[in-house]
Amino acid sequence: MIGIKMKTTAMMISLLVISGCSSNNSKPDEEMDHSTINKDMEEIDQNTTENGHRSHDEMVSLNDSTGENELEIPAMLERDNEKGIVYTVRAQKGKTEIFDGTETKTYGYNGAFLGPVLRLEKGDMVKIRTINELEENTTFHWHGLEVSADADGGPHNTLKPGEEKVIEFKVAQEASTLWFHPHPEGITAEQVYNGLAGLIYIEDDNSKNLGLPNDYGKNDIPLIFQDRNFDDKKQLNYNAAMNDDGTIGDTLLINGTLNPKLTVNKEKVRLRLLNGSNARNYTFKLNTGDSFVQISTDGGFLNEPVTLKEITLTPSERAEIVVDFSQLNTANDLALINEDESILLPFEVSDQSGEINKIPGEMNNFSITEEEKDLPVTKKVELFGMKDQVTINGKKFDPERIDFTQQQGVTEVWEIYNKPDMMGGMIHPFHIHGTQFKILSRDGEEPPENERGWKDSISIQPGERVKIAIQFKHKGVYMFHCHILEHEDNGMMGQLKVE
Ligand SMILES: [Cu+2]
Repeated sequence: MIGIKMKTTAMMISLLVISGCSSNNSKPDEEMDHSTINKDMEEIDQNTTENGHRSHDEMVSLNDSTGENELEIPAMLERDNEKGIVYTVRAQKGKTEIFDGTETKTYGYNGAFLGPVLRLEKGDMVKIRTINELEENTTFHWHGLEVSADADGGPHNTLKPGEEKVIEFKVAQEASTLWFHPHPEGITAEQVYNGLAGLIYIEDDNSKNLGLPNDYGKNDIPLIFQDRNFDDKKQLNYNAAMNDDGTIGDTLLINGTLNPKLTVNKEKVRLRLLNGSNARNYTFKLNTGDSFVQISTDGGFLNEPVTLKEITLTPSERAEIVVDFSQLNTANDLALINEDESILLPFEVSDQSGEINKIPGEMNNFSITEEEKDLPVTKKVELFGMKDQVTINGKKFDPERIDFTQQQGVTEVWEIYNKPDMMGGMIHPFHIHGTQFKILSRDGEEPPENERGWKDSISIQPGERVKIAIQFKHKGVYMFHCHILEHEDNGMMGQLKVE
């Protein structure tokens, strides 16, 4: 197991649990209050006055990372025993020392904050025992995983406090970086905000043979970006921070680390980027203006590496990029920065050269067929609104209503339109559960090169019309929704029944 700096008792306990220790030693934190989202109008008004309609145009910028803490690398989740591919994932409460000398009340999977990486191989038959040790309902949603609706962990798969459920599935999709997080109706945003999120790595023969950087924690680095607001007691006070248009914060945590820095060797380093924020979009770039290559989208490798100077990820989107530290001038400070130049992750480059100096030119055989291009649009999705007035096709989520049906294994074309509002509108990141889809066009044009790969979430600009080709391998009821978590909780979500 990768050594990580353990800051909290609960995390140490989790290490025992994920190492195969049989009993559940985690201590629930009795004091933590877990109030649900307060939709009290007065509070919303106050929020609006204080923060304005901030996610539209006045984005609160992030504080620069001082780089004083080495980035935490999440543990790999270990199997329960040698015999089968069985894992246990517990949703828990705990305390984490995010700020030196202060305990912050947090949520986590198999620990106090965030979760371990679940590493699966294509072809595996996997069993996961999920346990809700919170004092409120939750679900375990596997974002991007092609599983039956019963295992998907949408709002229909709610576990009450103390309940557990075993899900089973075969890993039938290609190598990719996915993630897991809760999805209970109306309280997803708060639970993610408090720390419930973890990564899933799928590997396959291709990913193992490509020769890409894959030394976990050394040249293959997970990076979960989450912005947070801390109150004057250094607590994550969701109700105080909550904004109906998407809760954003001035403090960036990467893998839960405040003021992170990453130490790397002089080699090609693979960064697996996840925008795990409730609402904030990031445009990642290097402070030197140097380019990097993108090698994967949400659901798999691109056919060829795409050279970029910056990449934007909206909430829930992932991208793997490779930065060549052997080619960068390390005389000056190096950092990953945001669009507004705020410093997200300073790099410290050691004198050691690494093993990986080349990446392959061909990585995948993703394609869009002529047949798929010629299919008529059979489903239309219109995203509209702001704050708590968000809708899909003019409606708010109703668990009793099925919005669409689609036949299992049949490809359809959906057209998703982001209808502008009086203030112009805002980007909505649109996510569909249980499958990976292909972007056919954006406003009639071919998608950019770095979106010619499998996607499960897509950023849609105000006024933009996007066509996707989509099919489902499994039956059941799946969600589609905006991945600004407050929009989702406010009902910007619909249901698809695969028959
Ligand atoms: Cu939205």
